[in-house]
Amino acid sequence: MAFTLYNAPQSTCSQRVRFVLNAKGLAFEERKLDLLAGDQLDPEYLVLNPNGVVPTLVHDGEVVIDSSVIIEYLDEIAPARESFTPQAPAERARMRSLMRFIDEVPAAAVRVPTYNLAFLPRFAAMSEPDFLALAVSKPLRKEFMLAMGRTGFPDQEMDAALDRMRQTYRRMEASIARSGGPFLQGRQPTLADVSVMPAIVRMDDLGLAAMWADKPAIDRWYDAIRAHPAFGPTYYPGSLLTDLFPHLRDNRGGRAPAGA
Ligand SMILES: N[C@@H](CCC(=O)N[C@@H](CS)C(=O)NCC(=O)O)C(=O)O
Repeated sequence: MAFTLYNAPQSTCSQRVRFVLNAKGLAFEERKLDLLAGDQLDPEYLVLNPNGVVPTLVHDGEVVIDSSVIIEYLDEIAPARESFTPQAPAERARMRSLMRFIDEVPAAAVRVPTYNLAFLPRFAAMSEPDFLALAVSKPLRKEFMLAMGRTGFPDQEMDAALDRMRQTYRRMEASIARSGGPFLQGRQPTLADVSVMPAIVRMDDLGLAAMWADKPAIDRWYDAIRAHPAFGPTYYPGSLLTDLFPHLRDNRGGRAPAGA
């Protein structure tokens, strides 16, 4: 089986896919796109992924897009070594419900502090016409970029995003309590854990880990996922925003993610 992964080191969606490929021991050719330079909007890339985002997986000529779809695909075609999908249909349904919630809530919310705290200086330095041209060129993120503008999301938007993250921590805590942990659905990680992992790592990377200080179950979950053999190779150097934007290190009060 030949796999090519178009992705970006620091992209949370890409990190989901790298984790599953690494966990399964599937060798892949990694094509790194520079998202700030706009590689994802290159016409050749748009043929593969008309959404103009990473990741995209090409498997023996088959193109698969969207990180949640890709990790489900990988678990179906390569269940060996480690499967991330529970056997029991009710648990599978629970996993998929969690994945939908994660895509809708934390995966979207985490972009707001990410852009405001890490990427904004790049956009602030652009001229207004250049920024507008960039925003409207993004098939999936035009409205998001226009809402942010060159001055960043207002406090109200930041607060709303952080509330969505708090909602995520509560949902994780409830799922861990129900299953007995340390993972969301028990002793083994499922695709739901893989899906939420990059958002939690990102919040830690942004210096916001104190948000779940009152939730030891999330600390135990975080320790468990970081101890997984696939974590280190997934978070290779350059995968954290603090690797790319040294100014973020000043914000950090919390714990450093492993693999940094
Ligand atoms: N639902 C998609 C979202 C993909 C996505 O938003 N990717 C981001 C990186 S995590 C991206 O490529 N952003 C580039 C841009 O906004 O121009 C997935 O999970 O694959």
